[in-house]
Amino acid sequence: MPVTEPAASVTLEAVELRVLHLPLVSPFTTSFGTETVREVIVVRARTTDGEGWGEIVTQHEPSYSSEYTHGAWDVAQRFLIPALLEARTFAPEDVAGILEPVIGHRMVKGGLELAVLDAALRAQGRPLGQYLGAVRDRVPSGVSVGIQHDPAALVDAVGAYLAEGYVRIKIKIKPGRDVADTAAVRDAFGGIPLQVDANSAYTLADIDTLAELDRFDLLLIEQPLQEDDLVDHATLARRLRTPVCLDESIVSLKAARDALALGSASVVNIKAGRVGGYLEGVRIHDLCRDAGVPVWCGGMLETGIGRAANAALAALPGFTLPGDISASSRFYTRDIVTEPAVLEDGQVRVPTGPGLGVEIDPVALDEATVERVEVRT
Ligand code: OSB
Ligand code: MG
Repeated sequence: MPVTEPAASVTLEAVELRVLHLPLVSPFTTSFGTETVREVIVVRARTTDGEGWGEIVTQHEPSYSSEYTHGAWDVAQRFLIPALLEARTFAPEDVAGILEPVIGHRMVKGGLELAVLDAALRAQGRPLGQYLGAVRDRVPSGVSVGIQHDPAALVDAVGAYLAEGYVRIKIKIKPGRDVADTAAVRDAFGGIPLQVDANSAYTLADIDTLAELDRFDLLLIEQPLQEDDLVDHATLARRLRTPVCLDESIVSLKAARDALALGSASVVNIKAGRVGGYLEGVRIHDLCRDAGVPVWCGGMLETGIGRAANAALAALPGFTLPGDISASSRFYTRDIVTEPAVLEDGQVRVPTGPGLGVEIDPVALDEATVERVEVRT
């Protein structure tokens, strides 16, 4: 639960969904593929006291997780939004319970919850960061760097981000693009804070290759094995000196509890979408903090909506490692908010206005919209 006062109830009248296509400034390649356009769903909750915005962070294809844009689009309209409209008057803290009869679809639930939370907090004039329990007004900014054509191109890309001031570099790896890529970055930039993300691309058969990464003094290796490989991650973690961090596997508070009990991870990446919302993210933060396990805020190439909320979450005290909270310009030439997140001395500011603390740019939003629907009772 939020460490502060509960938010006010809202009376929900309608929910608007939009599929957006936002061109990326450069292609983003991970072990599961390359994206050149971010396809994402934006949510507008219309209440009797005003509106609120959320973001459903699914991607075009079910590669990072089983969720994907048009599955989200369908389940939201067919089941999840009708359940909220039926409940009609409820507090943001009630959303997860109202949606619980629907199994899975956590990114969709998280996006809907955020829109309701934003509406409730805006109506109360309360900033999201304060509500979640933020203890900082800025958060350190790390950057996630996709797989490049070759290690030399990777060194060029990393050098440009370091020159911009990013305080931590994460490079994506996959079989065949791991040890040499990591060595190239270490050789070029010495002891910078560096970590790698495999996005589930390995199996325990690769244990010797993964152990070779130990010599690079990485902050962590993120999600080397598959989402449901908690036991194998524990086996791997016992063998590696590099701390194992889980991303895809941590789908809920329960999964986080299991992972810690099994020794599958010594660091946790918290992504609100993946776990079903910012409130579940806070609960995982609290669990890890009590267990002495460091957490950091992951990203899903968020628009200005999710980026503002991520900054608020990352300002909680247990977020002791820099998150994937880069400036909007790392991904987009034109964001859909009027004041996109910028990098200032390697940090991003936690918005202080009511709710998300960012305003939508209606023209940019319309230009990015490829599908729109409104669901009402
Ligand atoms: O694994 O952290 C990941 C983007 C999409 C899907 C999965 C991941 C990522 C990133 C980008 O690494 C993080 C960001 O938004 O900056
Ligand atoms: Mg990851």
